[in-house]
Parts: sequence; structure tokens; C-alpha cells
Amino acid sequence: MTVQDPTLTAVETPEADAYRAALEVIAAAEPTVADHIRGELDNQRSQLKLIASENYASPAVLLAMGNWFSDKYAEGTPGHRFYAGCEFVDKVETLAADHAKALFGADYAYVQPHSGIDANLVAFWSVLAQRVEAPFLTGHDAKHVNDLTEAEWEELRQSFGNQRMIGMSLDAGGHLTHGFRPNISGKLFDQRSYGVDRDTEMVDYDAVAALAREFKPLILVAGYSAHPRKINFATMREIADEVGATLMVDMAHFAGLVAGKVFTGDFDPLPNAHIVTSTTHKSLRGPRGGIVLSNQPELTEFIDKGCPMVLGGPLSHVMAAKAVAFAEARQPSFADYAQRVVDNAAALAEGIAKRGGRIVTGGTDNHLVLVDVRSFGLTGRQAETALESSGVIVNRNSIPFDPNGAWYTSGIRLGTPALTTIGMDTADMDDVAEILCSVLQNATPTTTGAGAPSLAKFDLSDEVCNTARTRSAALLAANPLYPQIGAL
Ligand code: DSN
Repeated sequence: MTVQDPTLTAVETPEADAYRAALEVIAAAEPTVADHIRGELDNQRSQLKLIASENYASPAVLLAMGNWFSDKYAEGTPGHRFYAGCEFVDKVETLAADHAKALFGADYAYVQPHSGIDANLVAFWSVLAQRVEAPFLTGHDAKHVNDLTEAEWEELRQSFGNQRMIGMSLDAGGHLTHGFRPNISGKLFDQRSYGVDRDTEMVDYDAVAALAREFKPLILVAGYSAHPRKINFATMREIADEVGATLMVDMAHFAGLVAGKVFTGDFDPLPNAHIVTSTTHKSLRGPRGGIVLSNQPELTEFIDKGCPMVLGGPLSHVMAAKAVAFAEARQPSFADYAQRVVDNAAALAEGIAKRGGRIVTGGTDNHLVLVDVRSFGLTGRQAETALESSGVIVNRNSIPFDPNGAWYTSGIRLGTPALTTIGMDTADMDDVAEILCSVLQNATPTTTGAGAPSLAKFDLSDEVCNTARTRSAALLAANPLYPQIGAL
């Protein structure tokens, strides 16, 4: 376990008092858990966090989750629950939804999903309910699925499984939940995927349109977890409208850039998509969870049935934390933060490119940077491990047309939301690029026992690792994580 930085001092703030007291109470029940909570903070404080999907939530967001809302069952929706005693759950869920609506300019917000996959499942099943189930019920003069005969129900069940979806391919930066076979979405939908152009590595909208015309999907999904560029959602909507598809945007990665008005107009999902899903813990900087938004009244009654359709009891304590996070994101300082995230990503890409790294698409206009680490003679697996041993936390990632497959990969994915939260700026990003490239330039692949080039093993000197750690420590000392909590 990492040990607490001995130069950290205790501070007298409400946040420090709250966490000291909380750890004391937890330690009285199970001291090892309190130790592990401290250990996680020490770890996070000692590493350069460049995972594109992570961030540091505020103490207010974190504290809003640690309370007795966790004890309450509240299946249903505000004012329409399957349990009594939901007065304050109703209030907190309504507050979270109201903040989300105001933040994103949405007419409707569903704040119950526990995660991104849950949000996507709610969205998929809402569209299936609206476009497959509801017309079937009307056609059979039934109000409810329980009114159908066994034969009718079987026919409806079969037709759920016969629907089509188009999403972005995984190696181009799409997400497993967008219809890929290892995920439930790929088992449910007949899926085809669009990739990126081989030369530019950008989305080719003409190719997406041609695929949509040929395949005629029920749902067209736009959104990504590893594509470093904006998507034109107005163009995606034109394609969806032409083929009668519902446009779903999964903005999990870039929700903070939408909330912070960095992505506007054609690049803002809300005015363009029928249904929008997101996580709340990435660039949006909230608690771990999901949301579904829509401006289409014909869809909202179905989204509202996320529970019991897909979800069980909502995590009321997390909805409370979502309300806090959305309130924070409505402050003008969040727009400033979102712009700095994007500026920092551009500076990081430039810093790596000038030190010899190939940047997929040649740059970035969002929060993430995809580096083709073959330019350093490495696989993604080698790069990820070499950086971790030097205190730089990234994840390996496929790049478009990746020859090394999804396990070893040829890329690493970097993101700036977390380091921007602790105050790093574009000059710091050049230092981060220097630290990162010094490790990648000095890691040397080795061979397997059979003498073939290894895709996983490498040599890296302790001196290089230690120098990287010392430089990172200096950057982190100047931009401390949770200074208001201090030493615990
Ligand atoms: N695991 C998330 C990411 O890292 O992008 C997406 O599910």
C-alpha cells in the first residue's frame, strides 16, 4: 500500500473534520476498511491519473452518498412509488432531475440508472417499448403485456429480438454496450458497425449514411469511449431521419463538455438526438452512476418505466450526489473547467507529438488523446505497464485497424478531466508529456522464452521510473488532490 505523503499536514476544515470522523467510525467497525479507504486516497494522491473516464468528485458529492438514503427502497418514480415512506427520496430525485434538465437543456431527465450500461439498457428498452411493444399492443387491442395471449406474447418476444442497431465499431472507439456480442446489447440486437476512415481516422458520415440506408436500423447510436474528436450529431440525426431510425447519443465520456458548453449546436446531443444517455462520473465529475435525457415526449413515458423494465430499486444516496454534482456543474466555473479540459488535451497531444508519439487523428478536440505507441516501438500493454510502474496511470486501448487486437493493443488512451480538476494547466501538460514520453522512449521490448518479440514484456530501468516518479511528485505537490482534506 502507498503510504501517506509525510509532508502533508492536517488541516482544520469541515471536509477534513468530516472524513476524520467518518474514518474513526468506520475503523471502530472494521479497521481494515478504513485503512483501505486511506490507502486509496494515498494512491490517488501519488499518481498522475490520465484515465480518460475518471475524475475526482468534490467532497460534497462524495459525502452526499454516505448516508441513510442508501437504506431506502423507492421503486417507481417520484409520487408514484411501490413503497411507502419516500417523501425525501421523491424530493431528492426530483431535484436531481430538475438540475439535469436545466444543465443540459432537456425537457426530461431520468436519474435512476446505476451506471452507463444501465442507462443504455433503459434507452434501448424505451425505444423497443415505444416502437415495437406499444404498436403491437394497440394492434392487438391490449393495454398491457399481461393482456396478451401466450401466442401473442411469444410473437412480441420474438420481434424484440429481430430489431437492428448500428453503432461505432470497437476498434474505432465505440463501446461494448453499443451492440457488441460480448454484451447483452449485441445478443439482443442484430448489429452492424461503422468505423472511421483509414487515412483520416475520422468518422466518415457518407459511409454511415450508406450503411444505414442498406441496413435500416431501428436505432442509430452515436457516441464513443475512445475517439478523440467531436461527432456532428445534426448530421447523425439527418441520417437517422432518412432511414426512420431513433438516434441515441451516448455522451458518457463527454457529458462534462456538453454541460460546460464546449460542445454546442450540431455537436450538442440534446437538440439533435431522440434520446441521450450518460454516466455521471467521468468528465461530468459526479458520483458513479447514469442518466437518460430526452426532448421527445413520445419516449419519456417509456423511459420513466426504467424500473421495473431494467432497473431495481434506485440508489437514492447516489441520486442525492447526482443532485449535488449537477448543481456544481451549473456554476459558471464548470464551463471554465470544461474548456480547460479540452485545452489541456490539445496541449498534451501536442507535447507527445513533438516528442515523437503518433497521435490518432493527428490531434484531439475533446478530453482524450489516443496515442499509437508503435511510434515508441511498444504495444499498448507494454506502454500501460511501463507507465504504471512509473506512477502514470493510463489504459491501453485499441486504435483504428489495430493489428495487435483488443488485449495487447497498439494504443494508450489518455484523458485530462482528472488532472484538470486538481488545477493543472497547459504548461503542466507539457511536463506530463515529457514524463510520459521519457518512460515510453526508454522502455525496450524483450523476447519471449521462445525468442519471439514479446507483446507484453519489456525492460525499463529503475532510474527512468524513479525520475518519472520524482517529476510527477513535483507536479502533484503543486496541484494537490483534496487539499481541503489534508492529512488523515
Ligand atoms: N469503462 C469506461 C471507459 O473507461 O471508457 C466505459 O465503460
